[in-house]
This record gives sequence, C-alpha cells and structure tokens, in this order.
Amino acid sequence: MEKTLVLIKPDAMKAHHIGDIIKIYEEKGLEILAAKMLKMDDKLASQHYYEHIGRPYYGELVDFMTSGPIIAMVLAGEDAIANVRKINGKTNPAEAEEGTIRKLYAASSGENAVHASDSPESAAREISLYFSATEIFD
Ligand code: 3AN
Repeated sequence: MEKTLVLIKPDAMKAHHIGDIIKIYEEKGLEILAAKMLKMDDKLASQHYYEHIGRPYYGELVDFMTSGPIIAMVLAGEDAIANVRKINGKTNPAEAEEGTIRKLYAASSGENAVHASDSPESAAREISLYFSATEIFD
C-alpha cells in the first residue's frame, strides 16, 4: 500500500465540495489514513511549495493557499501516488480529463481544488509537514 498527501484547497472548501471530493477518492478504493482541517500559513506554504519559490505565480499561490481553511489527508492504496494524480486531473482544469476532480470542481491552474504528492519522496516529505506518526492510522 502506497501513501500520498492530498489537500482540499480553499476554493473547493468554499464551494462546499469537501464531501464530493472525499466520496470520489473512497469510491476509487482509496483509504483515508489521516485527515485534518487547518489554515496554511506563509511558513507552511514556503515548506510545502519550496520548489515554486521564485516562480511568477508564487505570491498568488501563497495568497490563495492561505486564504481559508484546507483539509489535509493521507490516502493509501495500490499505486496511490499516480492513481490520485490521475483522479485529480491535470493542473490546468481546461486540460483535465472528464470526470476528474479538477474538471468537475476547479476554475484555473491556480485555484485548482486539490493537491496530491507527485513522487514517493514528495509524499514522505509532504505527509511529515502535516501529520505526526501517531496521527496516521495505518
Ligand atoms: P500540481 O498541483 O498539478 O502538481 P504543480 O506542482 O505544477 O501542479 O503546481 C503546484 C501548484 O502551483 C498548483 N496546484 C497551482 O496551485 C500552482 N500553479 C502551478 N502552475 C501555475 C500557473 N501557471 N499559474 C498559477 N498557479 C500555478
């Protein structure tokens, strides 16, 4: 069983899609090992998005991600990292496949409803930013 970190971003939270999004992951067979609601601050944003520091959209990205509460989850399943990114759809919702979360619920490349880790290294790093070992029920 592989683990991945998922965030439900402020746009999807404000649009009341928490339940819709979690239902999609559960229906695809993913197991929720951890979950919490929190507000990202500038420090957590810089840790989470360190690879994006200096990119033209970084300021906008941090403003958006700190604009309201988010939900962080650890999901597990076979090939969970690739599988969840497929379920989420492409970064730009205009390019996302039908039925993906971003096609259904995202408005733009910036405000795109969900985040998921993109590699085993990112998953381990990102999970540890949000959860201690005792908060993960595996
Ligand atoms: P993904 O979330 O699909 O892995 P990344 O890692 O390329 O996409 O980007 C991380 C986050 O940075 C995106 N989820 C989005 O919020 C933001 N982002 C990426 N590209 C853009 C862009 N061109 N304009 C605005 N925000 C962007």
